Amino acid sequence: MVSLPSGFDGRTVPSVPGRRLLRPDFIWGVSTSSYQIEGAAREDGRGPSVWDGFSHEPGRIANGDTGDDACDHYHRYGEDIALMRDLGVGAYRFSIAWPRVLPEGRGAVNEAGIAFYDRLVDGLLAAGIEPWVCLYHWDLPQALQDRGGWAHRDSVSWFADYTRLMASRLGDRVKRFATFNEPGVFTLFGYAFRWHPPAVDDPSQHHAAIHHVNLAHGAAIDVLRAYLPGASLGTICNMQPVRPVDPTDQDRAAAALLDEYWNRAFADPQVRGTYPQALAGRIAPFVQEGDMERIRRPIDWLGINHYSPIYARADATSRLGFAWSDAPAGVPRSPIGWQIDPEAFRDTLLDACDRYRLPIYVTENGAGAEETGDATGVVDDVERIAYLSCYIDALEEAVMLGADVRGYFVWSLLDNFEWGAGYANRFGLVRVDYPTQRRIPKASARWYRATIAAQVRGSVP
Ligand code: GCO
Repeated sequence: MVSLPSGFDGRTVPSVPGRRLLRPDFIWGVSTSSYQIEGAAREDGRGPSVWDGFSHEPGRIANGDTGDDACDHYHRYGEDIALMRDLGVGAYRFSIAWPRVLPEGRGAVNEAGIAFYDRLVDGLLAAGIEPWVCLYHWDLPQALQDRGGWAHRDSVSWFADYTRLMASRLGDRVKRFATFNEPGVFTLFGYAFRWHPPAVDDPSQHHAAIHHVNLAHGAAIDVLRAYLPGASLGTICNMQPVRPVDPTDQDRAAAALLDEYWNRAFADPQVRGTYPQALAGRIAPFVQEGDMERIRRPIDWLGINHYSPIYARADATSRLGFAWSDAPAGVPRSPIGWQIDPEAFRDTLLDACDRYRLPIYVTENGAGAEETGDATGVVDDVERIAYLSCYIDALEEAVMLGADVRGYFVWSLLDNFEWGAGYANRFGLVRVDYPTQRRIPKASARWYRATIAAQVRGSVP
């Protein structure tokens, strides 16, 4: 029974237990993504991504924020590597900005963009931190969106060519690659809910995009296997239980449908070779002979991003038949209102192990807050510590019950651009004072460092 620690009601901070049940080679890391932290949006030849245009459209992002400057990681990556070294993390998961290395998405290579990732990878290796590269974290080159984006089947070859470039340039030093981050999110939010670019409500484009992203994943795996036979390859999916907001037949049906789009539209075809039942009929018009074999290419691990359960309700006005809903009143919530339910996390890990039979890395887990620091900028984020502690306890319980979980990456190293919420919603272990770009480790950074040290020492206090 994973209980909620007192950090949610009082101000007490849980002790740092030695994680005795985790493998000795368990990987502790932190995660970020290119558009959310790099900044330098128009520097050194970087081309525009769909998020550059979208974030500049009035009303799209809270407070009119954009990723133009973000955390200025493009210039401050050395400082950020030092922060990671101080945390004692063994791995750093980051994404490549496709338009920084291929400004038009294909064709001419921007050598200055490649050079940035060379510097970043070399700095990580020098600090003893393993680079984990995610090839796509939502920042599609605008030039490719202009050619139809993921709704166009040519996107498969565009992504394969981009993958080939990155494998050839970084593959001598990078041994961990993921193809996509949370394809369930960017396809649903971009082609149905209109919360992300291209911000359309078009089931035909949506279902085509789902299929082409899956094909692009398979094509990229083939490229990586050919170029980097020793690399460890994976996919990163959002996985969260989908619950009906009310116990009605209509809401239960809505939750079952959202579950297919959110949790299974990518992991199922990529690992099991089939689309989930209701979705299969909607995808069928875009499936060509041999496609399912092109998608289902053997991978080495499954990355799971998890924060909380999500809720659905029936919506006859929705072209998909369901709508997103908030968690019911009265449940424990993080400071930004996301439900806290570590048992749901434990069960998600167990279910994923049973369903996909792959080693699992938790590639994102964390808690957001609209927090301020003290006079020195330090944030005493005991709620985030309490969240992380009980979710790591839940991970440990899943391992005890047989789940093959081999690593945990906190989202995120730094406060960063939180998509539609802009910079107000902070997930970092390290606070970013944006006017000065000063980095200020929070209490949770010290706690995470102690947690890692206890694991590495194998101590059991
Ligand atoms: C996602 C993305 C991250 C988010 C994080 C907090 O899961 O939406 O991978 O980019 O910033 O999850 O919402």
